[in-house]
Amino acid sequence: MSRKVYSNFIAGKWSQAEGKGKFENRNPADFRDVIGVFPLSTTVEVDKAVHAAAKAYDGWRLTPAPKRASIIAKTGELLLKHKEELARLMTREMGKVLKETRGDVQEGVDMAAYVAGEGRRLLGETTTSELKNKLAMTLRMPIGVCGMITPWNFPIAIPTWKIFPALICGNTVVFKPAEDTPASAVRFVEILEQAGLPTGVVNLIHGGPAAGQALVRHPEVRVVSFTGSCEVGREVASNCGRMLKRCSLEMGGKNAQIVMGDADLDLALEGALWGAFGTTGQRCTATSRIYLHHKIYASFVKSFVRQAKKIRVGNGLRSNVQMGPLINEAQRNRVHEYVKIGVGEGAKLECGGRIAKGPGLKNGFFYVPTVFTHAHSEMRIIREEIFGPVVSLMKVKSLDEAVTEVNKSAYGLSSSIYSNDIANAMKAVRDIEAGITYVNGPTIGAEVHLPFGGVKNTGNGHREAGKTALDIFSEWKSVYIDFSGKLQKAQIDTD
Ligand code: UN1
Repeated sequence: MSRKVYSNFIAGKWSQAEGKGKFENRNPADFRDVIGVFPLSTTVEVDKAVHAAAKAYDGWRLTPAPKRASIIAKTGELLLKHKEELARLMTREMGKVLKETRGDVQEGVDMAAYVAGEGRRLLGETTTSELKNKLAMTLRMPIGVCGMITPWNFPIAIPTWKIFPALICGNTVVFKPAEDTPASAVRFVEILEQAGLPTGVVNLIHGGPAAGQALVRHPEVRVVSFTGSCEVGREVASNCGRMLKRCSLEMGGKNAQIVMGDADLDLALEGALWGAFGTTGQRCTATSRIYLHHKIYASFVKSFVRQAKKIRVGNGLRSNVQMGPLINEAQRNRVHEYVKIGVGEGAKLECGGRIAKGPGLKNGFFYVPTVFTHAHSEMRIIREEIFGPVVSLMKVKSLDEAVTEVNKSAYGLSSSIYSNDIANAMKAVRDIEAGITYVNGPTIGAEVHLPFGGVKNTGNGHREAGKTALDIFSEWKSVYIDFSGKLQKAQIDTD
């Protein structure tokens, strides 16, 4: 199998890092398969990349927004054209099944279409003035160099959520993808280059925490956008806070689905399985807690466990496989550790709880879909994000109790209620503390034209995607135009 040597992309050139540090990227479904070797960048490369982005800034911000939009639209077309190739690379690189990696590319295509439209909007306001012969308006201004730190679970989609809105506003970018998915990032940047993005507008730096930290702390980086763990997010935020730079964080989740007695139970079951085990539970929107009305609890648990046991685990490139591996060995160990913690805390393991074994599974980081019952809100498996195929099913007496339990979480990204009673649904929408609530749909599957993000420890008040993404990557300027030809003083009484 090929062992390709990959480079950074700085100022329009593919280049190696100066230091000797390298890291390997391996296929989580078969760790013998090395996808490539990547430079472990340091402050030297980060500095060069930031300078390239700073140098390109004036040219890019002064490029008319519709022209910037046409490059983004072209990028979307190319992503679509290369969908299959990108999907296969992503599955090889991070394991999720092909249907899902195709969906990941599609999310990028959709984001391109959505953001390209902003090229002819980027709307501000025009308004009145308290003085005669004067008007006022607001304009969205770009901010400068943006540092993008992205996770491995959506290797194309998440970078597009960050990079496209930043570009349409007129910013330039230094992009540091996760160490587990650098090859997908390379293909994405190649496509941006092919779409005609000018030199230095997007720069790519590979590496680990040292590169990420250098990017966050670089004085010329004006905005940091980060998706990842709460632990790293706090570090990013405190660094940015000290430097008074803007940062947008999208972090953990402990997403819950409520199923009421009046729900369409087949639909709720299907949604629960998809929410919990889709992407091997490795989405920040994944369902990890399910609150079931006591009337349907026993039968739902039975059906859920029966279906969970049937999920076909394996290499995501195979068409009959439904769930791929975990991203790496450390993550599998972590998931297994949590299962042991759950058992130790007194939760009942209904199925799974072990490494998946069988033909073709020996060399990958596979884990069996795992279901707990008899868990409660004090347990770590209910409080902490596991990021794996582990879900707990709990019994509740009423909607009020379910909502109270859902809201006990320190996180608040996604949530869901299955009910055919409009009053139940609307109460859940009103009372659940989360950035997203689905009615009769699973907790996963957000669309790109709506704000994406969460409350409490999930984020810091920003929303990616939708038009709210523009708020992360632009600053408002208020403009006053006085055509009276004389000095008019605001807020000063005149006779
Ligand atoms: C994530 O896991 O960080 O809503 C993003 C969803 C996807 C995005 C998930 N569209 O499940």
